[in-house]
Amino acid sequence: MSYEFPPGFEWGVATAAYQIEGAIAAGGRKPSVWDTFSALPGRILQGATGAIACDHYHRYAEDVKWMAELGIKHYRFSLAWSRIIPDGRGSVNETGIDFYRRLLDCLQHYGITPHATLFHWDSPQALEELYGSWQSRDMAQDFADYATAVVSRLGDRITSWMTINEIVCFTHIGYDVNRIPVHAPGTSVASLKQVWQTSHHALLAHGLACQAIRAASPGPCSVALVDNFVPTVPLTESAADIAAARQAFHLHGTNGGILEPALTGAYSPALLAQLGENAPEIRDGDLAIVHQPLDWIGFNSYFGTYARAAETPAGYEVLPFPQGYPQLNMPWLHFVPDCLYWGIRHLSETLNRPDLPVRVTENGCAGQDSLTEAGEVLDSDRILFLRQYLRSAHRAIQEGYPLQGYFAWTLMDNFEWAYGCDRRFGLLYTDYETQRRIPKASFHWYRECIRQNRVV
Ligand code: PNW
Repeated sequence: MSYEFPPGFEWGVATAAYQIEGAIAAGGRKPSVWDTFSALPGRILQGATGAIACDHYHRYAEDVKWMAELGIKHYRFSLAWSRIIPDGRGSVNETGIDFYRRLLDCLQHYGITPHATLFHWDSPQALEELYGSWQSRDMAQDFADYATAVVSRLGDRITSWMTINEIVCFTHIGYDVNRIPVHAPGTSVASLKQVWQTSHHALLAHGLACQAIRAASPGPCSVALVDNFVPTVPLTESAADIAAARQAFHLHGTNGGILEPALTGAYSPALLAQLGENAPEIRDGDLAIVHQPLDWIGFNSYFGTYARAAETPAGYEVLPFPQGYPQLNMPWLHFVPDCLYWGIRHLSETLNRPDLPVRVTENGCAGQDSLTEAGEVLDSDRILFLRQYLRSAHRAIQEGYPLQGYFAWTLMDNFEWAYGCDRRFGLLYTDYETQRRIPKASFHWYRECIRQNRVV
């Protein structure tokens, strides 16, 4: 099999503002919840913060050059709300906008198309202090106003917009019941209902922002949501196991309460029944706001969970990973290449959206990369990982699913949230002492895939 992709398939890389920019006090930026959270003792591995990160704010031109070297024509990045509206609401900081203008002009110089995420977790600290961020419904309207501010200023340079990255990661992982959560803002709440309320507010923010983007864009644009729903993968591809995986999908993780309302206009009835009084308050008209027409969906693909038919009351079971199951260098990063294919197929078959174009907006892995004496990083583990997931992407296309593009996570090692600088996901190795970028073996391998438009 030659694993060739169709002409025009979009190859890219993805990054996020807080993970790479640094320069947290430059050009009028004010703190985000991640600045506050990472300054607290014990929250981040080895006490790292995003204060400097990859210093991309100052080194963006070199980083774009690396993208050109890699041969990508598409770049996904995020904008920092607290650079653009430092107090979260109110006046716009034009200096913050100017940084993104410089970046965008540089991308354009190399013929790289920008795909911008408005929110990748770094909400303004001021809104945390004002009303507790996502605990408040007000956050949705403030986010929509931020979207208007951005799109009316940058809509001449960006036409591909994503509202929000991975709602679960700053709601269900940022708020927890009676214990300290792993992500910012790191708020302990009294009930599961309150946690689901934060993700409901984020869904409203997504919906209002979709409307705001379309209203503010000076020309035609496309709008998407990015989600890391967890695909259920049939243990065998028998009809019975496939049916089991489809049934299991709705109740797995937060699938039925985040992706499903966004794409279908309703929370999964099975999930609502299971949550009972812990279901969020959903006001009249909310679901119509949440369920906006989308031009495509962004799928962040990392792992999946196996399911099979079984003689349980529900008729299926979800399987735990056995001891010793292969995984990469994160506690949750099991090696499940088929999840990429099954994620796309579930969008089509299980959520009934065969019409919706898909981009894999993130896929990648952390390894224990190190430099050899010759100055190389021989990350054969990352090549193994990416190659198998890309073959799964190829299968989806072969079978006719509407997969348009693939963005590797990530351009360079960066601030990996609670894991600080200890977990390296980059195609470029970041030497944090000198800020030198060093291409790993996977960088050269991915460049060859792009050049040949196939999995090599
Ligand atoms: C994504 N999980 O986060 C994010 O979009 C990136 O910012 C991040 O660097 C990357 O994946 C690697 O972690 C995730 O627990 C965080 O399953 C947690 C999970 C998945 C993705």
